Amino acid sequence: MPSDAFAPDKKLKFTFGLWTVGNPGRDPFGGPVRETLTPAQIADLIGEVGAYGVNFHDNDLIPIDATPEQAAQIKSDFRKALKNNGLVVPMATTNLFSDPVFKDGAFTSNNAQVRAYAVQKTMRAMDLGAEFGAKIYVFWGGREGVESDATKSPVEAIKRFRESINFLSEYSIEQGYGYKFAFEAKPNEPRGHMYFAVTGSYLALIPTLDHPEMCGVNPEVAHEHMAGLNFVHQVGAALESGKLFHIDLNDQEFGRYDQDFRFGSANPKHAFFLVKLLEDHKYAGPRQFDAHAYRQSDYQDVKEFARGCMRTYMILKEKAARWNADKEIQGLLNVINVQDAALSKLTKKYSSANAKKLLAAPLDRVELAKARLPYEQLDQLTMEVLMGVR
Ligand code: DIG
Ligand code: MN
Ligand code: MN
Repeated sequence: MPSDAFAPDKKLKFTFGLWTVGNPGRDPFGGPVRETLTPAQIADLIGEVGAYGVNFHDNDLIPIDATPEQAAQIKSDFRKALKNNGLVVPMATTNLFSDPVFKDGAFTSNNAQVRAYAVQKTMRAMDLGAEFGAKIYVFWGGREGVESDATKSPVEAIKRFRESINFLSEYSIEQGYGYKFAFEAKPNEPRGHMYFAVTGSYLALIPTLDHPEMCGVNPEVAHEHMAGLNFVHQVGAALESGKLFHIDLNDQEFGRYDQDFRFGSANPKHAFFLVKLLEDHKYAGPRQFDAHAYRQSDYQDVKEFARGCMRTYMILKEKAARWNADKEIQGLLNVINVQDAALSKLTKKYSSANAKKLLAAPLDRVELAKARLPYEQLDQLTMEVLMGVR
């Protein structure tokens, strides 16, 4: 197979945030190890590796203390770099977690003035995102949480968050921005306990909002793994409810701090089932690699990191197609999935007639328990597809 068979496909909308490949490598225990690049330089790097687009928090692009003249220059340079590299900006978001003002949260802060400032800052960031054509707006509540539940009511926090989102939904509608809001969950870090800890928390919130139709989720692999959850099932729930508006791809060892590893580099089997799910369901949204290179990497290696994220996705996409076409695997699926059209019809829609028929159905549990489930064989064949021998 030619080596470019796994070159990034623009139709898959691979994106990187400015904060990902531009991450200078600082961590809680050490300062930067790489020079800080300008947004234009980061866009050049993202373009060089062949991605589709670049995303940003307001302050990744415009420093919070930039003068209007500095902001104008940065935007002009960034716009040029986007054009030179044929990049688009599918998503924008707000940094509501770095500045000390948000030390106790933004939309859920105990301080009404901080809550107001968070909404004001988000409106301005939405303006900035719209300037660059973003149509998806991500909300990651980095500081929305507590270390001690003595400080805040979890009920009040939800009400405060909902109020901000309802207000900002109206702002997007009034401005004609056409944003789709995508909520991103995380269980902890930087807060000891974060509200809306998993994707399901947001799926439960969305129907209670004033504009649920414009709100969906942005699940991240690392964040659900931190909570010890099966990420594929979380994404399945979002897909099934039509709420997978965006996705943050990376990787993560279970039970660790947020590692934001290169996609597929820690759990290739989970990554395979995720790619298969997205491709089987023809997910049409952007695929953002919200990840960063190892602290030991120089920018040459950061480019390999970015290429690796996309290349792994392309390889797993090919493996998923191979799995779907594998005759032995498909044969096993037919054994496993026992069909019975007459019985299945009964529970499709309730009626007293159907209930009577179902109650009278001669279903023998001893016989039913004998049905074969060759899952070991099926999973071994799956592993052999992954290991490249099928
Ligand atoms: C971290 O996983 C968060 C922030 O980087 C950002 O707000 C969001 C964007 O996808 N992901
Ligand atoms: Mn993360
Ligand atoms: Mn993320």
